Amino acid sequence: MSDDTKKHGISRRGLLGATGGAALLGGSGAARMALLGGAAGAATVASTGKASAAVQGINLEPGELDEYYGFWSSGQTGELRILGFPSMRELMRVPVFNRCSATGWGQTNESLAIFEEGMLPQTKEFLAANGKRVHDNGDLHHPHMSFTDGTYDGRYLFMNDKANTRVARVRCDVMKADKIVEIPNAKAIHGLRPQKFPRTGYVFANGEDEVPMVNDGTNMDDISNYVNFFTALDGDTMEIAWQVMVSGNLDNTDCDYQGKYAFSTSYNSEMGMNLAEMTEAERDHVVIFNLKEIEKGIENGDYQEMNGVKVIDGRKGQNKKYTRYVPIPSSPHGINTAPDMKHVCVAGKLSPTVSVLDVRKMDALFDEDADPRSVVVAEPELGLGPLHTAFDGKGYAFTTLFLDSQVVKWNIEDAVKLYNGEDIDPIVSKVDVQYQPGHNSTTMGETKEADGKWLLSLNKFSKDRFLNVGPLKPENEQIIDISTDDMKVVHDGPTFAEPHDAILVRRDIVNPLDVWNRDDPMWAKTREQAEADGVDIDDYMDTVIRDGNKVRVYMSSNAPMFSLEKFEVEEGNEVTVIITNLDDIDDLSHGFTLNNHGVAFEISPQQTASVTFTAAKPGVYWYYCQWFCHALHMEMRGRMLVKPKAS
Ligand code: K7E
Ligand code: CUA
Repeated sequence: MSDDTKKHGISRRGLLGATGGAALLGGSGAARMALLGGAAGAATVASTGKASAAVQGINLEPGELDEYYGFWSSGQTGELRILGFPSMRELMRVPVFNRCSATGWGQTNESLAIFEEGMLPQTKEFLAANGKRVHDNGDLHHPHMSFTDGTYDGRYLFMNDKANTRVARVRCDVMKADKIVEIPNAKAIHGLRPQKFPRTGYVFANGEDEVPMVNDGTNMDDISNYVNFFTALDGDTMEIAWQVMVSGNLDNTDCDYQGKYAFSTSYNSEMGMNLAEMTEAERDHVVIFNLKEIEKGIENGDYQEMNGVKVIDGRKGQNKKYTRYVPIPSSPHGINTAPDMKHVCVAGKLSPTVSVLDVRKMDALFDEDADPRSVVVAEPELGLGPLHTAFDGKGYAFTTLFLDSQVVKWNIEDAVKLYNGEDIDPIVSKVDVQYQPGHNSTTMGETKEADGKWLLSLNKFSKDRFLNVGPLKPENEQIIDISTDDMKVVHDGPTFAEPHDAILVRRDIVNPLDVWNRDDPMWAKTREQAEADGVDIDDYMDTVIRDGNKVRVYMSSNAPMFSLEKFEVEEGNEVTVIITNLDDIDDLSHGFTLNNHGVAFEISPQQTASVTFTAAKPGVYWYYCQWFCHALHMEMRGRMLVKPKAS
C-alpha cells in the first residue's frame, strides 16, 4: 500500500472492519481477496460531518420546483424513475420492461405492440410455450439521455435490460417507452451509452454473458467456441446498425466527445466460467472500438450476417483496425469519459487503481506496432474497490470505493503528473458514505456542461440508516455537496431495488407535454381498426361493434362519466375495450378497471388506450375509474354483462 493511501485513512479504517483487515495486507491481491470474501463486512460506522439542513435546494419550500430532473434506473424492478433533484422527491415511475398495475403497461394493446414489435421470433415461440405474450420483468441498470454536440438534448432516454437482453427508448415528451428491442446474438445487455458527438446517433450496448457461437444446446464445455457481442443501435430508428464480436466479456461502456471511439470494460478477459477462473488474471482489459473503421468494414462487406445483423470480427489477434485491447488491472468495472473531453477513467474494482486513458492517443494506438498500454496516461491508487467515476467539470474526479465505503475526490491532471514521475498527490479528500457505493453521478456530469454542484452516491447497503422494514432493506442514496473542497454528505434517501445508476439533468433541457397530442403514434394501430369500424376515436363514442366472436367496445371518458354506463357481451367473446379520454385539462387522468378480470389501465388527458380479454365468466361486472378525477369519481363506473353462451 502506498503512503498516499495510508495518509488518507485506509489504515485507520483497517482497524474497524474485516475487509479493512485484509486491506492491511496491502496491494490489489488483498482487495481481490476482500471482495471475494464478502463485501458486507467492509461497512464501518464512521460518522460523516453533517452539513446544516439548510443546504440550498435540498429542502424546498412547498410548491418550489427542483433545479434538476433525476432519471433513475430501478434494477430488477424493470422501470425508470423520475426524481426531482436535489430534493430527491420521487415524481414518477415509468414502466418499461415491467408489468405495471396502475397504467396497464404490459397489458394494453398499445404497450404490447411495443413489446412485440422488437421481439425476436424465437422469444415469441418461447413465451407462447409458457402461456405468455411478453416477459414482464427486466433488470434496468443504465438510463442515459440522447446527446447533441456533447450535451443532453431532451429527446429520448435509452436504457438496458440485463435480464432479457433488451434496449428500450423512452420518449421525453410523454415519458413513455416507444421502443423495446431485443438484441440478437448478444446475451444480457449491461453497459449502455448514447453517442455524444455529433449526436445520438449510435446507442452502444454491451452483452455481458458469453455464449457458444452456435448456441443450439449442443455445446456447453468447449469454451473456445464462446464469444461476446458489442452492439450499436441507431438511436433514431432503434434498428441494429452493427455488432462487433469480441474476446472476453463486456461490462460497462462509454464513448468519446469526438465521435471516433467507444470503449468497454471486460472483467472476464480470461473467458472463465467460474469465479476462480474469472478472477485469475492480474489484468483484464478495455476494448476500444474504432467507429470509422467499423463503418468502413460494414461498407466493404467485411462482416458475417448472424440472425439478420451485420457482425464484424473484432476478436483479439484478428489484427484488424476495428478493435484494440488495452490491459487494465484488474476486473475493471465503470468507465467514464471526463467533461474535459480528453480523459477516460476506468475503475479497477479488484485493483485499488483507476486507469486514465487519453482519447488523443487512440489514433496512434491503431498503428500496427503500437504498445496497447500507450493510451494509459495515469493510474492513481485511490482506495479499495473503485467502481464508478463522476466529474465536476473543473478537473476533478469523484470515484466510489465500494470496499472502503467512501468517495474519493482526486485531480486528473495531478494523477497524470504522478504517473510521469512527479512527486504529487492527486487525492484531494475522501468522505465516508453509508454504505458500499456503486454508481455515482454529478449534476450534468456525463456531458461537457458538467456544473460541479452536487454529487449523488448510490450506495448498495443502508443497514442502520433507516427504520427496519424486515430482512429486505432499502438501498441508500446520498447527496454530497461538492461546491467546496471538502465533500459533505447532506442527504440520505432510501430507495427500492436496485437503482444502479442515475443521471442528473438541468431542468430547462426537459420539456414534457401536459396533455397528449391526438395524433400520437402510440395508438395509430388502434385508430386504424376504429376507422375500419367507422368509429372516430377523437370524438365522443359509445359504439359496440360485433365482429363474429370479437366485440369491440368503443367509449370515451369525460369527468365524471364513461360514455357507456353498460355494455353486453357473450361468454367466450374476445372483448376489446377502447377508450379515449376527451378531457383536455392538465392532470385530469382517468382509468379503467374491470372487476375480477385483472384489467386496469391509464387514460390520461387526450390519450387513447385499449385492452383485449376473453369474457369467460357469465355475470355482471362493474368497471370503474381508478384515478381520483372528480368529486363524483366514485360514481364514475358502469357494468359489463357477460351472457351465458347460447347453446
Ligand atoms: Cu452500472 Cu451496478 Cu450494472 Cu456498476 S453496474 S454498480
Ligand atoms: Cu375518472 Cu376517476
